Parts: sequence; C-alpha cells; structure tokens
Amino acid sequence: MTIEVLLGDEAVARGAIDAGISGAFSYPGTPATEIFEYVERYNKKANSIHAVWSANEKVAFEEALGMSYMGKRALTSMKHVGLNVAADPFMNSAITGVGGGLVIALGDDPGQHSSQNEQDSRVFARFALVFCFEPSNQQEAYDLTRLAYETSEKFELPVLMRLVTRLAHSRAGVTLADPKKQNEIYTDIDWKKWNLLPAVSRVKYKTLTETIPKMHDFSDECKFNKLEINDKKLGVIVSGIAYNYFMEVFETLETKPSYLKISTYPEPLKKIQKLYDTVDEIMIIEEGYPMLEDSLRGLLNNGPKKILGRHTGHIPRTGELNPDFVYKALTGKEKKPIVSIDMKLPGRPPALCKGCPHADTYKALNAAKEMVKGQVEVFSDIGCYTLGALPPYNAIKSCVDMGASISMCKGAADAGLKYPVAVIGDSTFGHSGMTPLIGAAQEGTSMTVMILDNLTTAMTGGQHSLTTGHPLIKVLEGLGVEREHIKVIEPLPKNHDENAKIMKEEMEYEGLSVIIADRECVQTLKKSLSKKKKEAE
Ligand SMILES: Cc1ncc(C[n+]2csc(CCOP(=O)(O)OP(=O)(O)O)c2C)c(N)n1
Ligand code: SF4
Repeated sequence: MTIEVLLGDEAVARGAIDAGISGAFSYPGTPATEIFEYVERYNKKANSIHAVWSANEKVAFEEALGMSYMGKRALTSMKHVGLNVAADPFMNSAITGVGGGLVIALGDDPGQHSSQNEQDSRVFARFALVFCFEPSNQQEAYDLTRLAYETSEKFELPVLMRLVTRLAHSRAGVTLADPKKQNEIYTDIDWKKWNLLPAVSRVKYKTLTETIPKMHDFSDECKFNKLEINDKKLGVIVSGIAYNYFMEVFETLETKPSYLKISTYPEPLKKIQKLYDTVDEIMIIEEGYPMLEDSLRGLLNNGPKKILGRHTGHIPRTGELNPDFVYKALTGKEKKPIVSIDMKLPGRPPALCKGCPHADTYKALNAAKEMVKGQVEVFSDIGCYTLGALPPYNAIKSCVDMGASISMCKGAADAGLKYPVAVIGDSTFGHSGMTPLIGAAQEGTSMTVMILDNLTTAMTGGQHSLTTGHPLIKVLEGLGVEREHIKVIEPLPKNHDENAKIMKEEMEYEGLSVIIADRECVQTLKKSLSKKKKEAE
C-alpha cells in the first residue's frame, strides 16, 4: 500500500495519472496551477504523458478534447474563470460526447483569495448537462478522479472535477491504488460523432437530455453520496469541503441531525427525497452559490417544509465557509474561540516586489502622462502589473478579465478618447491579447499598447510564457502593427527619461503603436541565478 502526502490539487493530478491519462493540458491560474505542475514533475521521470502549458484555457480544453476523440484519456485543468474562456468547447463537448475519458479539473475560489469573482463551477456543469464531482478531502480527490475517468467513458461525457481553494492547497495522506495502462489510440473513428452540424447536433442534444435521469441514478447508487438517518427534526444536505466543516461540528452535537453528503452531480434525487420525507426541516450547507438550495426551494418557495441555508441567513450569502459558520447555523450560537487573540494586525496591501520591472515602467508611464497634453486613460489587464492600480503608482484604471485591456482600450478610442493606453503582460498577450490587436491594426486605431514582457507568467508563480522575447516583434508585425511603431524599452531607473520620452511620442502618434517593456521578473531571475550557482558547485 503506497501513501503519499498530497495537496488536493496533486491528488487530482495523481488520480488522473493513475487512471492512465496520455495528456495534461492547462493554463496557470490559482488555485488550480499545482494540478498541471504535479503532472509536469511526475512526467520528468516517467516521460509517458504529454504535458506542456497551453496558450489559454480554450486551447487547453480543445487539445484535451482532441486527445479524447482519439480514444485516449486526457486531463485539462484551470481556475474557475478559465472555464469562461473555454466555455464554447466545454458546452459543445457535452453534445459531441467524448471518446477516451475527459476530466476538467476546476479550481474554484470562494472568498476570492486571488480571483476577480467567486463563480461556482457546479452551476457550469449543470448548464452544460454534464457530471460534476466534488471531493470533500484529498483522498476523495484521488478516488473521485479515478471514478471520473470510468464514468466519463461509461457515459461518453466529460466530467468536471470541482475543487475549492482550501482543499486544493492543503495536504493530507492519500492511499494510492494500482495504476492503469493508457488507452490505445482509435484507428477506426466515426467522425460523424464529433461533428456538430445542426442535423447531427439536434439528435445528439436530445440523447444528452435523455441521459440526465440515468445520471441522477448514478449519483443515487454512488457510494460517495452518503445518507445517514439520525434525529428527525433536522436533515442537513452538505456538499464538497463543507462536509469536513459539518463533520467537525457534528462530532460535538448532542442531538445528531440526519444528513446527506453529496459528492456527485446531477444530485442523487432519491436520496434527497428520502431525507426530505424523513425530517421536519432541511438545512443546506454548500460552498459557493446556493445551487442546491435554489433547486430544493423552487421558484415560489411554497413547499410544506422549511429549507434553511444562504437565502435564509443561516449561512452567509457570500464568501468562504468555515466550521464556525456551520456551528452557528446548526446551534444558533457563536462558537467560542479556542484561543482569543486581542491584537489588531496592521493591514498589508499587496505590492510589487522591490526592483520589479513593472515599477520602473509605471514610473516612466506616469511621467509620460504628465508630458502629454490631453486626457490619457490606462486600461490594464490581469497579472502582477495590476498592482500598478495601487499607490504609489496609481497608474492604471481597469482590470476586468484576461485580454480585456486591448479590446477595452480600442473601445475607448472608438468612443473618441484621445490618448488611450493598454497595459498587458506577455503571457496575457498570448492568452487573449493578440486577437483584439488584429482589429486595431486593421482599423489603424489611434492607441498605445504596452506589453510588459518580464519573460514569464509571474503572477501565478513563474510558469513558462509562450509569448515572450524577440519572437514577439515578429508576431506583432504579423498582426499588422507597423515596424516603426513597435518600440522596445528596458525598464530600468537609468533609462527613466528616455523611456518616458518614447511613451509620450507613441501616445501622440495618431495610429497604433506597441511598446515592449523588456526586463526579466526579479523573482525568476533570482531563481535561475541560484540554480546556475548550484549547478556550478
Ligand atoms: C481566465 C484566467 N486565467 C488565468 C488567470 C490567472 N492569471 C492571472 S494573471 C495571469 C498571467 C500573468 O502573466 P503575465 O500576463 O505575463 O503578467 P505577469 O504576472 O508576469 O506580470 C494568470 C495566468 C486568470 N485570472 N484568468
Ligand atoms: S513576481 Fe516578478 S513581476 Fe511580479 S511583482 Fe515580483 S518582480 Fe514583479
């Protein structure tokens, strides 16, 4: 028996490896990054799995789907908002179905530790009419991932595996099972299956809807969905990591409520019905949206029994759950802290690292703004450079979603803004910044795009960036940007005046210009220098 201490993310990755995946495809994003990184590390020794970062989540999803169509098992992983980017292939893969098992591992971020929203991926799975598995601990993350591959092949549907930050980023011992061999590649393929011409798709969509009752039956029979009848006043329906919090409180209660733990969706309807029929009141404890609560309550909320949860204020409507909230919901009392610390900690807002190239870029940009006579607005994107919104820089205004800087900047130019500026990182440019630039180049939009090329995807820990260095210039030329308005600067204090002057000139140019601020992130530089030093020793 082999036991490994794994993060929730790593347990999913290991479950997929042991289920016999042939490929892992991903774009970094907290809290899901470590899923792919585990496969990448494992593969350095095993060299049996294709594992290379993709340009964005849509690409990663489609690469995994293509592998699945060839009969092989594939994993694609991303943070929750990554699925917005991959939504088109995700929704349609439910209709084409899959060949080899396909699992989409999603890192949701309730409480928004490092995300722009707290959307709940269970809702996305329901929208696409596919399975969603939701583990409550690391062992289940491993076991359910293995089950997800079997289920995916049995139902010929993708399976979404939902993790949340606390589970993704905490460790526990996981007992591993025997690894499976990889599937053989299909040699005889029915291509009609994968072709969503409306005539085909209409039939397949009907078939998909007819599968839903069987998916509910699967959940009713699944051993991970556990119904326990205890006291009959209250019945608790609890899902995913909330089950851990519930169990912590459950142990301490004198009167134990009945409960149903849900780990697979579509939810086990018969088990829910049994609990509902047995108890006087239902309480729903789920991490994320009140999805189960909405389903049970119905539109008119006029069932004979009370349904308690986020809508009734028993559980907070937003943010992350914890055992204290669950205790209060179940007992009506505040939990006394084990240790009380009466100390106010000073706030520590995030900041760019000392010596960060982005800091020098922003100082020069602010100086250039002063020199330009007229309204300058700076649209930013998502990356370390988003911290330029905070003092002392206060250099940027917007941050919405990846790639939005260039398209929003163009929209502002189209609205008549005289000096619109977009700021985007090299990885984000490759993710979704190139496509909006094509339109701006073709229309000759008067705007300035700054690509902050620090040679890496710094914000998520320094992963490989697909669009960094010299090839960027060729890419920009290929997209239609005039060579004389592609400028490269080195953001260093000694170049401050020169850099500000170039920015001013390009802002005043009546056409499209791109400035590449080219200097390595100090963190990755430190890492590569210490690696070189160790190798030399
Ligand atoms: C759709 C989506 N995918 C992934 C992320 C996570 N994420 C935030 S910024 C970023 C990329 C940052 O790299 P880069 O643009 O090169 O800027 P840097 O942090 O290096 O300055 C990623 C992957 C996200 N917020 N949204
Ligand atoms: S990690 Fe790199 S890019 Fe990010 S703030 Fe630090 S130095 Fe700047």
